Amino acid sequence: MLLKVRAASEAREDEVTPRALFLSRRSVIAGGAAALAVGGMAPLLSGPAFAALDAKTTVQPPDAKMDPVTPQKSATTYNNFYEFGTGKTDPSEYAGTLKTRPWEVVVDGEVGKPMTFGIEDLLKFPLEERIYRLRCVEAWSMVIPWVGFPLAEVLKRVEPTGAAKYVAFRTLHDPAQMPGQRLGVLNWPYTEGLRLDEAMHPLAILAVGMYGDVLPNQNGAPIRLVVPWKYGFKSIKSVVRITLTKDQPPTAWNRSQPFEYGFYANVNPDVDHPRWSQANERRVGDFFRRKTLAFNGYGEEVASLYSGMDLRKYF
Ligand SMILES: Nc1nc2c(c(=O)[nH]1)N[C@H]1C(S)=C(S)[C@@H](COP(=O)(O)O)O[C@H]1N2
Ligand SMILES: [Mo]
Repeated sequence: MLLKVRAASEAREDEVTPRALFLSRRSVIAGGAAALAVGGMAPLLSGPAFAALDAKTTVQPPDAKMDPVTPQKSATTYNNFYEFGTGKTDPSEYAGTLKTRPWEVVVDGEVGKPMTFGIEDLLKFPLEERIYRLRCVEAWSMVIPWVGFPLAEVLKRVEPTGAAKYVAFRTLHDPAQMPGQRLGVLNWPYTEGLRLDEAMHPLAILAVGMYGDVLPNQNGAPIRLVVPWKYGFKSIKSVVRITLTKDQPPTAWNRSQPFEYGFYANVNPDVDHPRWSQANERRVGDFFRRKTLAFNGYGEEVASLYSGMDLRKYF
Protein backbone atom coordinates (compact mmCIF):
# COMPACT_ATOMS: atom_id res chain seq x y z
CA MET A 1 0.00 0.00 0.00
CA LEU A 2 1.06 3.51 -0.70
CA LEU A 3 -0.13 5.05 2.52
CA LYS A 4 2.52 7.12 4.20
CA VAL A 5 2.36 6.64 7.91
CA ARG A 6 4.04 8.90 10.40
CA ALA A 7 4.37 7.49 13.88
CA ALA A 8 3.83 10.04 16.58
CA SER A 9 7.03 10.94 18.37
CA GLU A 10 7.13 10.18 22.08
CA ALA A 11 5.22 12.60 24.26
CA ARG A 12 4.59 15.17 21.59
CA GLU A 13 3.43 18.53 22.75
CA ASP A 14 -0.09 17.89 21.52
CA GLU A 15 -0.36 14.84 23.74
CA VAL A 16 0.35 16.80 26.87
CA THR A 17 -1.44 20.03 26.00
CA PRO A 18 -4.75 20.45 27.80
CA ARG A 19 -7.69 20.18 25.48
CA ALA A 20 -8.94 23.71 26.00
CA LEU A 21 -5.61 25.11 24.97
CA PHE A 22 -5.21 23.24 21.73
CA LEU A 23 -8.83 23.79 20.83
CA SER A 24 -8.20 27.50 21.08
CA ARG A 25 -5.24 27.12 18.73
CA ARG A 26 -7.17 25.18 16.21
CA SER A 27 -8.23 28.00 13.93
CA VAL A 28 -4.64 29.14 13.53
CA ILE A 29 -3.45 25.65 12.80
CA ALA A 30 -6.25 24.89 10.41
CA GLY A 31 -5.55 28.06 8.48
CA GLY A 32 -1.88 27.25 8.21
CA ALA A 33 -2.58 23.72 7.12
CA ALA A 34 -4.97 24.88 4.45
CA ALA A 35 -2.50 27.39 3.10
CA LEU A 36 0.32 24.84 2.99
CA ALA A 37 -1.87 22.09 1.68
CA VAL A 38 -1.14 23.10 -1.88
CA GLY A 39 2.41 21.97 -1.28
CA GLY A 40 1.26 18.65 0.07
CA MET A 41 2.47 19.26 3.61
CA ALA A 42 -0.77 19.80 5.43
CA PRO A 43 -1.22 16.58 7.38
CA LEU A 44 2.00 16.92 9.32
CA LEU A 45 0.90 20.28 10.63
CA SER A 46 -2.44 19.19 11.94
CA GLY A 47 -1.07 17.37 14.97
CA PRO A 48 -2.28 19.56 17.80
CA ALA A 49 -5.80 19.66 16.46
CA PHE A 50 -6.41 15.92 16.31
CA ALA A 51 -5.01 15.22 19.74
CA ALA A 52 -8.56 15.80 20.91
CA LEU A 53 -9.12 12.24 19.74
CA ASP A 54 -5.62 11.08 20.56
CA ALA A 55 -4.72 10.13 16.98
CA LYS A 56 -1.37 8.40 17.12
CA THR A 57 -0.47 8.71 13.47
CA THR A 58 -1.18 10.91 10.52
CA VAL A 59 -1.75 8.97 7.35
CA GLN A 60 -1.22 10.99 4.24
CA PRO A 61 -3.42 9.62 1.50
CA PRO A 62 -1.36 8.60 -1.51
CA ASP A 63 -2.84 11.35 -3.59
CA ALA A 64 -0.71 14.04 -2.01
CA LYS A 65 -1.63 16.73 -4.55
CA MET A 66 -3.80 17.75 -1.68
CA ASP A 67 -6.17 20.58 -2.38
CA PRO A 68 -6.86 22.97 0.46
CA VAL A 69 -8.92 21.54 3.28
CA THR A 70 -12.54 22.69 3.14
CA PRO A 71 -13.41 25.17 5.90
CA GLN A 72 -14.80 23.30 8.89
CA LYS A 73 -17.83 25.58 8.89
CA SER A 74 -18.78 24.46 5.37
CA ALA A 75 -18.20 20.77 6.07
CA THR A 76 -20.47 20.94 9.12
CA THR A 77 -23.28 23.08 7.72
CA TYR A 78 -23.62 21.78 4.14
CA ASN A 79 -24.60 18.14 4.59
CA ASN A 80 -26.61 15.25 3.26
CA PHE A 81 -28.24 13.31 6.08
CA TYR A 82 -31.81 12.66 5.01
CA GLU A 83 -32.75 11.32 8.44
CA PHE A 84 -32.83 15.01 9.41
CA GLY A 85 -34.32 16.45 6.24
CA THR A 86 -33.38 16.83 2.60
CA GLY A 87 -32.09 20.42 2.78
CA LYS A 88 -28.36 21.00 3.04
CA THR A 89 -28.68 22.93 6.31
CA ASP A 90 -31.30 20.61 7.84
CA PRO A 91 -28.76 18.22 9.41
CA SER A 92 -26.82 20.97 11.19
CA GLU A 93 -30.08 22.52 12.37
CA TYR A 94 -31.91 19.40 13.46
CA ALA A 95 -29.42 16.61 14.24
CA GLY A 96 -29.22 17.72 17.87
CA THR A 97 -31.96 15.18 18.66
CA LEU A 98 -29.61 12.28 17.86
CA LYS A 99 -28.38 10.58 21.03
CA THR A 100 -24.89 9.23 20.47
CA ARG A 101 -24.41 7.66 23.94
CA PRO A 102 -24.84 4.84 24.74
CA TRP A 103 -24.06 3.51 21.23
CA GLU A 104 -23.32 0.02 20.03
CA VAL A 105 -22.27 -1.42 16.70
CA VAL A 106 -23.22 -5.07 16.13
CA VAL A 107 -20.90 -6.94 13.76
CA ASP A 108 -22.35 -10.26 12.69
CA GLY A 109 -23.31 -12.51 9.78
CA GLU A 110 -20.74 -14.72 8.04
CA VAL A 111 -18.16 -14.44 10.81
CA GLY A 112 -16.53 -16.80 13.24
CA LYS A 113 -16.86 -14.42 16.18
CA PRO A 114 -19.84 -12.07 16.08
CA MET A 115 -19.18 -9.08 18.33
CA THR A 116 -20.94 -6.03 19.73
CA PHE A 117 -18.66 -3.03 20.08
CA GLY A 118 -19.56 -0.21 22.41
CA ILE A 119 -18.51 3.19 21.09
CA GLU A 120 -15.91 3.26 23.88
CA ASP A 121 -14.35 0.07 22.46
CA LEU A 122 -14.29 1.57 18.98
CA LEU A 123 -12.56 4.72 20.21
CA LYS A 124 -9.72 2.48 21.45
CA PHE A 125 -8.66 1.48 17.93
CA PRO A 126 -5.49 3.41 16.98
CA LEU A 127 -6.83 6.62 15.48
CA GLU A 128 -5.32 8.23 12.41
CA GLU A 129 -6.02 11.45 10.61
CA ARG A 130 -6.93 10.97 6.93
CA ILE A 131 -7.41 13.94 4.65
CA TYR A 132 -9.77 12.67 1.95
CA ARG A 133 -11.79 14.14 -0.85
CA LEU A 134 -15.51 13.49 -0.56
CA ARG A 135 -17.25 13.62 -3.94
CA CYS A 136 -21.04 13.74 -3.71
CA VAL A 137 -23.07 12.24 -6.54
CA GLU A 138 -24.66 15.72 -6.82
CA ALA A 139 -21.36 16.92 -8.36
CA TRP A 140 -19.95 18.91 -5.45
CA SER A 141 -16.97 17.91 -3.36
CA MET A 142 -15.03 18.75 -0.20
CA VAL A 143 -11.66 17.91 1.34
CA ILE A 144 -12.13 16.70 4.88
CA PRO A 145 -9.61 15.71 7.59
CA TRP A 146 -11.24 12.65 9.11
CA VAL A 147 -10.11 10.93 12.28
CA GLY A 148 -10.69 7.19 12.32
CA PHE A 149 -9.23 3.77 11.65
CA PRO A 150 -9.38 1.19 8.88
CA LEU A 151 -12.66 -0.70 8.66
CA ALA A 152 -10.49 -3.80 8.12
CA GLU A 153 -9.41 -3.62 11.77
CA VAL A 154 -12.96 -4.31 12.92
CA LEU A 155 -13.61 -6.93 10.24
CA LYS A 156 -10.46 -8.88 11.15
CA ARG A 157 -11.55 -9.04 14.78
CA VAL A 158 -14.76 -10.91 13.94
CA GLU A 159 -12.99 -13.43 11.70
CA PRO A 160 -14.93 -13.50 8.40
CA THR A 161 -15.77 -17.03 7.23
CA GLY A 162 -14.89 -18.27 3.75
CA ALA A 163 -18.50 -17.64 2.71
CA ALA A 164 -18.34 -13.88 3.44
CA LYS A 165 -18.29 -11.93 0.16
CA TYR A 166 -20.00 -8.62 1.01
CA VAL A 167 -20.43 -6.28 3.95
CA ALA A 168 -23.78 -4.63 4.71
CA PHE A 169 -24.06 -1.48 6.81
CA ARG A 170 -27.08 -0.02 8.56
CA THR A 171 -27.83 3.35 10.14
CA LEU A 172 -29.82 3.74 13.36
CA HIS A 173 -33.57 3.52 12.81
CA ASP A 174 -35.43 5.66 15.33
CA PRO A 175 -37.93 8.22 14.00
CA ALA A 176 -38.12 9.82 17.45
CA GLN A 177 -34.48 10.85 17.15
CA MET A 178 -34.39 11.06 13.36
CA PRO A 179 -37.54 12.90 12.27
CA GLY A 180 -36.75 12.52 8.57
CA GLN A 181 -37.47 8.81 8.97
CA ARG A 182 -41.16 9.69 9.31
CA LEU A 183 -41.11 10.65 5.64
CA GLY A 184 -40.95 8.15 2.82
CA VAL A 185 -38.02 9.67 0.92
CA LEU A 186 -35.99 6.45 1.36
CA ASN A 187 -36.58 2.95 2.69
CA TRP A 188 -35.44 3.35 6.28
CA PRO A 189 -33.11 2.51 7.81
CA TYR A 190 -30.45 3.80 5.42
CA THR A 191 -28.35 0.86 4.27
CA GLU A 192 -25.17 0.53 2.28
CA GLY A 193 -22.83 -2.23 1.18
CA LEU A 194 -19.35 -3.02 -0.08
CA ARG A 195 -17.72 -6.09 -1.52
CA LEU A 196 -15.52 -7.67 1.16
CA ASP A 197 -12.29 -6.83 -0.67
CA GLU A 198 -13.39 -3.18 -0.96
CA ALA A 199 -14.24 -3.15 2.73
CA MET A 200 -10.82 -4.60 3.60
CA HIS A 201 -8.99 -1.98 1.52
CA PRO A 202 -6.84 0.22 3.77
CA LEU A 203 -8.34 3.43 2.36
CA ALA A 204 -11.81 2.48 3.68
CA ILE A 205 -12.17 3.83 7.20
CA LEU A 206 -14.61 4.15 10.02
CA ALA A 207 -14.47 7.78 11.10
CA VAL A 208 -15.19 8.92 14.64
CA GLY A 209 -13.99 12.48 14.19
CA MET A 210 -13.14 15.29 11.82
CA TYR A 211 -11.03 18.45 12.09
CA GLY A 212 -9.46 16.98 15.21
CA ASP A 213 -12.64 16.67 17.19
CA VAL A 214 -15.43 14.15 17.63
CA LEU A 215 -17.85 13.92 14.71
CA PRO A 216 -20.67 16.45 14.86
CA ASN A 217 -24.06 14.72 14.73
CA GLN A 218 -24.75 16.12 11.26
CA ASN A 219 -21.66 14.39 9.90
CA GLY A 220 -22.68 10.95 11.15
CA ALA A 221 -21.83 10.75 14.85
CA PRO A 222 -20.72 8.76 16.61
CA ILE A 223 -19.26 6.58 13.84
CA ARG A 224 -19.61 6.53 10.05
CA LEU A 225 -18.03 4.93 7.05
CA VAL A 226 -15.77 6.88 4.67
CA VAL A 227 -14.90 5.28 1.31
CA PRO A 228 -13.06 8.03 -0.57
CA TRP A 229 -13.06 6.52 -4.07
CA LYS A 230 -16.85 6.18 -4.15
CA TYR A 231 -19.66 8.71 -4.34
CA GLY A 232 -20.51 10.19 -0.96
CA PHE A 233 -23.74 8.25 -0.52
CA LYS A 234 -21.72 5.07 0.09
CA SER A 235 -20.23 6.68 3.21
CA ILE A 236 -23.08 5.77 5.52
CA LYS A 237 -23.54 7.72 8.74
CA SER A 238 -24.37 6.79 12.35
CA VAL A 239 -23.76 3.07 11.83
CA VAL A 240 -25.30 0.54 14.24
CA ARG A 241 -24.83 -2.73 12.35
CA ILE A 242 -22.23 -4.28 10.08
CA THR A 243 -23.22 -7.66 8.65
CA LEU A 244 -21.01 -9.88 6.50
CA THR A 245 -23.03 -11.65 3.82
CA LYS A 246 -22.75 -14.20 1.02
CA ASP A 247 -24.87 -12.16 -1.38
CA GLN A 248 -24.76 -8.55 -2.49
CA PRO A 249 -26.89 -6.66 0.04
CA PRO A 250 -29.66 -4.22 -0.91
CA THR A 251 -28.66 -0.58 -0.48
CA ALA A 252 -30.94 2.40 0.17
CA TRP A 253 -30.24 4.52 -2.91
CA ASN A 254 -30.00 1.56 -5.26
CA ARG A 255 -33.37 0.32 -4.03
CA SER A 256 -35.07 3.68 -4.46
CA GLN A 257 -33.58 4.60 -7.87
CA PRO A 258 -31.67 1.65 -9.36
CA PHE A 259 -31.03 3.30 -12.72
CA GLU A 260 -29.42 6.31 -11.06
CA TYR A 261 -27.45 4.76 -8.21
CA GLY A 262 -25.53 1.53 -8.70
CA PHE A 263 -24.13 -0.74 -6.03
CA TYR A 264 -20.50 0.08 -6.87
CA ALA A 265 -20.83 3.86 -7.16
CA ASN A 266 -17.16 4.36 -7.93
CA VAL A 267 -16.54 7.97 -8.85
CA ASN A 268 -16.42 7.84 -12.63
CA PRO A 269 -16.30 10.95 -14.84
CA ASP A 270 -17.11 8.76 -17.87
CA VAL A 271 -20.46 7.50 -16.63
CA ASP A 272 -23.02 10.28 -16.33
CA HIS A 273 -25.89 10.24 -13.91
CA PRO A 274 -29.05 9.93 -16.06
CA ARG A 275 -29.99 13.52 -15.13
CA TRP A 276 -26.61 15.27 -15.11
CA SER A 277 -22.96 14.98 -16.07
CA GLN A 278 -20.41 13.51 -13.68
CA ALA A 279 -17.46 14.83 -15.70
CA ASN A 280 -16.81 17.74 -13.37
CA GLU A 281 -17.64 19.02 -9.93
CA ARG A 282 -17.75 22.15 -7.81
CA ARG A 283 -15.53 22.13 -4.78
CA VAL A 284 -17.60 23.69 -2.01
CA GLY A 285 -16.34 27.27 -1.64
CA ASP A 286 -14.97 27.46 -5.19
CA PHE A 287 -16.52 29.39 -8.03
CA PHE A 288 -15.12 27.44 -10.95
CA ARG A 289 -15.78 23.78 -11.53
CA ARG A 290 -12.98 21.25 -11.76
CA LYS A 291 -12.61 17.95 -13.57
CA THR A 292 -13.75 14.90 -11.69
CA LEU A 293 -11.03 12.28 -11.37
CA ALA A 294 -11.55 8.55 -11.91
CA PHE A 295 -12.01 6.88 -8.53
CA ASN A 296 -11.98 10.41 -7.10
CA GLY A 297 -8.19 10.45 -7.59
CA TYR A 298 -7.52 7.19 -5.75
CA GLY A 299 -7.21 5.01 -8.87
CA GLU A 300 -3.61 4.04 -8.29
CA GLU A 301 -4.65 2.42 -5.04
CA VAL A 302 -8.02 0.91 -5.89
CA ALA A 303 -8.36 0.37 -9.64
CA SER A 304 -6.99 -3.17 -9.33
CA LEU A 305 -10.06 -4.12 -7.28
CA TYR A 306 -12.07 -3.79 -10.50
CA SER A 307 -9.76 -5.27 -13.11
CA GLY A 308 -11.75 -7.06 -15.77
CA MET A 309 -15.03 -5.43 -14.75
CA ASP A 310 -17.06 -3.27 -17.12
CA LEU A 311 -17.51 -0.19 -14.95
CA ARG A 312 -20.27 1.11 -17.21
CA LYS A 313 -22.30 -1.95 -16.39
CA TYR A 314 -21.22 -2.07 -12.74
CA PHE A 315 -21.70 1.65 -12.06
N1 LIG B 1 -27.39 7.54 7.08
C1 LIG B 1 -27.08 8.36 6.08
N2 LIG B 1 -25.81 8.37 5.62
C2 LIG B 1 -25.46 9.21 4.61
C3 LIG B 1 -26.44 10.04 3.99
C4 LIG B 1 -27.77 10.00 4.50
O1 LIG B 1 -28.68 10.71 4.02
N3 LIG B 1 -28.04 9.18 5.55
N4 LIG B 1 -26.07 10.85 2.93
C5 LIG B 1 -24.88 10.42 2.15
C6 LIG B 1 -24.46 11.40 1.16
S1 LIG B 1 -25.42 11.56 -0.23
C7 LIG B 1 -23.28 12.10 1.28
S2 LIG B 1 -22.72 13.11 0.04
C8 LIG B 1 -22.48 12.03 2.53
C9 LIG B 1 -22.30 13.43 3.09
O2 LIG B 1 -21.44 13.40 4.20
P1 LIG B 1 -21.14 14.78 4.97
O3 LIG B 1 -22.45 15.45 5.21
O4 LIG B 1 -20.44 14.38 6.23
O5 LIG B 1 -20.26 15.60 4.07
O6 LIG B 1 -23.11 11.22 3.54
C10 LIG B 1 -23.71 10.04 3.06
N5 LIG B 1 -24.17 9.23 4.18
MO1 LIG C 1 -24.07 12.61 -1.80
